[in-house]
Amino acid sequence: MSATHRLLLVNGPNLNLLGTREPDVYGTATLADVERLTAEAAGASGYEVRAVQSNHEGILIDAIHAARADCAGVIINPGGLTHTSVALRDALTGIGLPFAEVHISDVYAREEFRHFSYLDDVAAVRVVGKGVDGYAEAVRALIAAIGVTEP
Ligand code: CA2
Repeated sequence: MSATHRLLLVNGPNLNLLGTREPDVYGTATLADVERLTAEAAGASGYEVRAVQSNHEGILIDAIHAARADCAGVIINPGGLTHTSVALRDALTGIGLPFAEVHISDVYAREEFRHFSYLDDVAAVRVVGKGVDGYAEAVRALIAAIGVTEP
């Protein structure tokens, strides 16, 4: 499949714990479930997904840089790095691909420190507080945005 029909899915620190703790906040779906539903949503529009999850910021940044060569866009739940990382923002703006920022929980209904995002003003798409189904919504909106921007 060509680079124009591939998306990178990035899940940041602690999202490997999905489905194991805090089901009241994050639901019961696992990271594997999230990666599967994202791939299915993309597949419905003829896109494939490469998925990465890491608890290490530099690994996420390297994966984002690599996407520049062979992906059309990025779906990212940066986890706690949302609220702290200029470096992640710089990586995403640096590759010049449209990206979707996803949060499973409604960050605006939680602690004040979760209300700030280093990505919100540069994201092409944001889906917040819709549970893991938000990943599928983000895929559809991102693919629509890619369709609009491609020549
Ligand atoms: O709501 C989201 O998706 C978040 O990005 C999740 C982050 C949090 O720091 C953001 O403020 C909002 C935390 C991810 C931790 O995921 C866990 C899942 C299950 C059990 C423990 C942590």
